[in-house]
Amino acid sequence: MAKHPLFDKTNIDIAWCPGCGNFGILESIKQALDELSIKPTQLVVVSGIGQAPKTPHYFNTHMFNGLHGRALPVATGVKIANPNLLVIAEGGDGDMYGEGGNHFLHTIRRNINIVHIVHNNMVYGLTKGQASPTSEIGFKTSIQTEGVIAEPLNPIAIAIAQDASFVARAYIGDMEKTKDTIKAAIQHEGYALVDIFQPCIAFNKVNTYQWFKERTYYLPSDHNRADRVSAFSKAIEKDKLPLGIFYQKKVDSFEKKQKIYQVSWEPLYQRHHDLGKLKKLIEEK
Ligand SMILES: Cc1ncc(C[n+]2csc(CCOP(=O)(O)OP(=O)(O)O)c2C)c(N)n1
Ligand code: SF4
Ligand SMILES: [Mg+2]
Repeated sequence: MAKHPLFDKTNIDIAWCPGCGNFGILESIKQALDELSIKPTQLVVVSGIGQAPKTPHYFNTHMFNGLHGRALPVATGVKIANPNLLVIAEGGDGDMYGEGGNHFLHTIRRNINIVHIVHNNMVYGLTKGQASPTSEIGFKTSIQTEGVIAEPLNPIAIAIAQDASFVARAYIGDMEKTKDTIKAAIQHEGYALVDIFQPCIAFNKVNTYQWFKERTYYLPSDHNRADRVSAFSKAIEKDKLPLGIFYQKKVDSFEKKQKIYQVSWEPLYQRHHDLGKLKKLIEEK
């Protein structure tokens, strides 16, 4: 009997290394979807290039696997065409914060109602172990032979500084809490970042399961996630890295602010389009 009959795929060849944190993320996503009674037909997962973006290959969902770093603009397009879909954009730290860093900033500004899951292993896994934007100072690789000298990007602090409407961090060593965080992100209306610490056992021998276990702690239950300044001060802590929902605010999503959707919630793709008018416009321009 399949654990997640709607989402499990059989006879697939999973390319991840045994023990990789990506397995736990895949399972947490399926659990979150099941517990929220979401059907594969209601879901689109958009990803880019890397180990993390293979996730939608491994379960039943509508998916779009595009260019390196470009999942967020595609996810935005999907959501605008049909705001009734649950849209998840998924990728790694290099894909989402490096190659796609520009899209990260502008998707936050728009507050499009999507879930943004980043598998943060602090390394380029697919290309065999180069430093990523979240690699720590001193991290040695075959390219950064003397160790990384650039300050790591802090996605949580950046997202709060830019006033993202939902900002959370999870650690895949705790699947139950990761699943709960993903559920909260799905239920949130607006852009929701879930940065997940995901050990890469093959190419990051520093930031291991043990390392994350020792250096993380959960935000206390009295943490006020509506208080942006307090959330930011938590986000820049360095000795120990907090986990949980740092910041959340209620504000209309990008789709809701669109005039076309204020008039009617009928998805754009279902509306009648006057192709003659469009042709004329293109010819005139
Ligand atoms: C435009 C472009 N630049 C570079 C690459 C090579 N490349 C593929 S995946 C990747 C980085 C993957 O790292 P990350 O996003 O952290 O994902 P992970 O594999 O660690 O899950 C790079 C640099 C590419 N495919 N396309
Ligand atoms: S190389 Fe790293 S990220 Fe890729 S599958 Fe192996 S453990 Fe996971
Ligand atoms: Mg990575």
